[in-house]
Amino acid sequence: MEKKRFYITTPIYYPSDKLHIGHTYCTVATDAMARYKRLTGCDVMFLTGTDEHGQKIEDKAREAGVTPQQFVDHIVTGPRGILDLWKLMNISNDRFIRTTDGYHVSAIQKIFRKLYDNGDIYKGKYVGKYCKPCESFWTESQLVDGKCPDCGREVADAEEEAYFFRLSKYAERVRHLLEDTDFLEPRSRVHEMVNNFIKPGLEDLCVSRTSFTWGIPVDFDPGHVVYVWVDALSNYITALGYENNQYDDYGKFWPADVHFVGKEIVRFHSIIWPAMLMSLGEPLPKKVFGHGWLLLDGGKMSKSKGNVVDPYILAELFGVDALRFFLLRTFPFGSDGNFSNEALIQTINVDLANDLGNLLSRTVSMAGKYFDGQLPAVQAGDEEKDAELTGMISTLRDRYEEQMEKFAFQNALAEIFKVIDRANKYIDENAPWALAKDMETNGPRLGRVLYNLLEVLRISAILLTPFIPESAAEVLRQVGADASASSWESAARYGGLPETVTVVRGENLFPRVDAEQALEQLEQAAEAARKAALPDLEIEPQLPEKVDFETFSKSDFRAVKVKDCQAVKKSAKLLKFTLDDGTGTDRQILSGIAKWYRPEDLIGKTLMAIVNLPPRKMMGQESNGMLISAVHTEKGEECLHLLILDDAIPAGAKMC
Ligand code: ME8
Repeated sequence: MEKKRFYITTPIYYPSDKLHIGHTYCTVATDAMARYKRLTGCDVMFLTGTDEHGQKIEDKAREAGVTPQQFVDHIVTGPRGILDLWKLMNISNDRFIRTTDGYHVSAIQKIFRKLYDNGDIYKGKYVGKYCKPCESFWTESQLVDGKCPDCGREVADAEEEAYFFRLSKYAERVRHLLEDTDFLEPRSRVHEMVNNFIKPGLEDLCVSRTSFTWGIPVDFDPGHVVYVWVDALSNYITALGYENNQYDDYGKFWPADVHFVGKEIVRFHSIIWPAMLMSLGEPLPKKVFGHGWLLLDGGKMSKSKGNVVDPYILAELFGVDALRFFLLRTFPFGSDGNFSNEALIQTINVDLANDLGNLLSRTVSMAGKYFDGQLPAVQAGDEEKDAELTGMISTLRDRYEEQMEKFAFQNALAEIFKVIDRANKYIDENAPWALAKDMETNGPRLGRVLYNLLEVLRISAILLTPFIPESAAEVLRQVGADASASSWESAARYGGLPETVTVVRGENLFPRVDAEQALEQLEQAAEAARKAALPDLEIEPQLPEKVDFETFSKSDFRAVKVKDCQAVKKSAKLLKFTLDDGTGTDRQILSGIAKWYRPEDLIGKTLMAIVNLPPRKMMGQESNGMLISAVHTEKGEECLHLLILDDAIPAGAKMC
């Protein structure tokens, strides 16, 4: 029988900055869905990629002094880049598209021409507002307080000759799609789209730009580049081979079963994208699911808010599976959720260490201790005592499947953990350690108790595979499940393990995290990462204002010799200098350089000082002038060097 096909996509990411843990949310969810569908026997196509054109990238490349292509190459394929991140997170995508890939570029030109040839793209003049960070055009009426309605930032006036897509023509069909079908989920997003965008009247969309060049050229009108969203949205079909010869999967996988996208880009996916496909005469994707955001302290997450959201640091400290699990266990997929390291540690400790980890280690070690790792052939059930647990295990797959089909990851996981929780109680109720005191009488019963626990672990591990692939495989190994006892089919039935199964003791899968220590380590790692990202050398820029010679000549710089130098009591910073300035009277200067010099190392040195500054009191002592030093910053650390002069220069010599 031919396998059922399933095509799922993530948004393609902007390679404009390093990605944070919020970015991984959608990709991890898509990965869990793709793995789940593969587990159930589907032929899956899981696509992700990068959205590499647009003014924002062009600007950032210029700032970095590289070409846009070099810039995106570094962020996509460079060390700790986007490809590395998906490898780290164990993402099982089948395909990765970059919108700078040649086949995509030429396919977009063909798509643009098709839309033009069928009369849905026409030339006009664009007058409006543009939000550069979002790469979005807005009309005056769409702005909120004069700012971008998506990100709240300033928008700029834009006026240029441009091509337009007849979005207005499709308004009614799109409205019907949104209101009368289950195309867009969750349902709350439908109201948002209809009320905010369709009801006020859909305007035609500007789909080309002439004010920058980093985009796909309109091949029949040089100087115009295709609007990034037309370029980006089309990735879902070009990556299958639409209008190109790179792939040949369009007939097989289109229409997509679901596009997972963040809530702020639902507008593009549920209005513009279907309208484009309608115009092209192609089938529409079956569903768009708009997920919520991970927030940090209630606000939008960004790398600038600190490195505690760096997926590399988090994965290193807690493990990739724990991180994946946390993202999908803690937050309902359709709503926003507040990310915090405390919540992450709590989830690891409660669900993974306490509930799942303990169940596994207790069960496997009891099987080892009481039966040398192999359960006995003769086991004795106790219908009444076992019924609740065995009933829960045999129906778990169905309950899980129901939730997974609705993309309700959190609920699917909750179903699994209800059974795990019940199994831990079952251990206490049946007290295997008490049964083991009289093996002759209770051995068969003890065998059954452990068997039931192994079955809970086996079925839970199969169903956890999409979420924590490596750990689930390890659970299956430890409980002695072979390939057939690890299949989707076998998860529907209690009794997949042979009665005389042999368990394998392994290491503790999910050790408890010491919260205090982990938070401290996280801070240290974040600090080290912050330092490493700082420039090697920073020198203060030169002052733009000029100073006239007369003003400059008023500053009296002299060579001074250090007669004595001592630390100032109760001050961590100050050194007190007694100096010969050539006048015959000692001069006292206080200088905040204790961090860089030991007083005894400076005695006898010839330094440079300005001697006609007004006297200043510091820590109750008078300072008459200032020693001159050179300062710069290295890896964020301030560095200071006193100007130490040739000893041949006599005290009091004027510097000019
Ligand atoms: O929007 N929590 O790219 P992008 C959850 N190139 N999701 C988050 C998030 C957070 N804190 N921060 C970002 C783009 N995301 C376009 C897509 S598709 C044809 C083009 C999600 O790199 C965000 O919602 O800005 C979006 O779905 C995805 O990361 C990529 O964002």
